[in-house]
Amino acid sequence: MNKKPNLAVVGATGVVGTTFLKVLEERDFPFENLYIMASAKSAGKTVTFKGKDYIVEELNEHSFDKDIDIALFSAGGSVSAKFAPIAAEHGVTVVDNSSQWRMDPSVPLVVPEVNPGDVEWNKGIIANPNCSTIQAMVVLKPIYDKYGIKRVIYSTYQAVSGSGVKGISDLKNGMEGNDTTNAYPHPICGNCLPHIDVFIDNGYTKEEMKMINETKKILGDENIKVTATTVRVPVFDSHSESINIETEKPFEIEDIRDLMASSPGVILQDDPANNVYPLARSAAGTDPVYVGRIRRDDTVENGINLWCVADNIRKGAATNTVQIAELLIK
Ligand code: L14
Repeated sequence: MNKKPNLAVVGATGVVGTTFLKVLEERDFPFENLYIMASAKSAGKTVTFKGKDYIVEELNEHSFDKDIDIALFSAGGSVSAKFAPIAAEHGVTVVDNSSQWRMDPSVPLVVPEVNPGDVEWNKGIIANPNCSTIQAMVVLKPIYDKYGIKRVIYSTYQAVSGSGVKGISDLKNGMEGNDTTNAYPHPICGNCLPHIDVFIDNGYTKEEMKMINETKKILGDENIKVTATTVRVPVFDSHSESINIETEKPFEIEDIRDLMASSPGVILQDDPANNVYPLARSAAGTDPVYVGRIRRDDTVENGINLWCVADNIRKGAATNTVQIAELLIK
């Protein structure tokens, strides 16, 4: 792309949408015109970007009649199902944060540190992976490349901000003694809910299946065995994950630490003697994926346990989406 792109942000008033704008501004993303779109409920509101006021337009069938090059979507699966193809038909490249298109074989699923080249075969829609998958991929890719991966076990500890404003208010209300719930079937304050997204027939949640399926697609390897348990915890921001990895080749645990310290997008925080390990509150508001508690799992031939934390709204959603858009204009 030679000229600066015309940009649309769809779902601009949600938790991820507002962070799209913040990250675009921070990274000084180049653009010619900017269009801010959302549902009828938010249309007419004013949004400030780089000191300029924009009126939120209602998203409709004609929104993409305008000359738009790139649209960042975070408006939920059903909105993406309907409007991403309309945008793509009008020559827009959509970077979509919903789960709607991720497993579509004609749609690349991209983490820029991991599989940037996959943007090239897009047909107008590129999917941003699930928040929990993204942070795991940034950590697993260097290990996969150097040692091969046989099997992965994910156990997640996910923040309420993943459920948007309703999740945040459920936790806030609970902390004030009000157990009324809007986002979850049970109070989140003082609880861990082994339930993210909906249950499906095999007894897993959709969130667990997203991690399983997206891992294989992003690493481009259907042979990796992956399983997951995803849990909502009373934390406002940043998902934490315990990841158990079985590699193909043997390793020295010090080499895994060195590998993490030198990997793009990763910050090693691994000094247990001084109580240093990744924490949700420290990661919140930042873009790296933090990794620590790296240790050998002696129960298998080549096993690793580690702890990985990242801001689910930034690297897990908005920042990753903007990074994909940056690949498009390179
Ligand atoms: O698939 O923490 O993008 O509730 C993003 C938010 C999945 C659930 C997705 C959360 C959703 C996640």
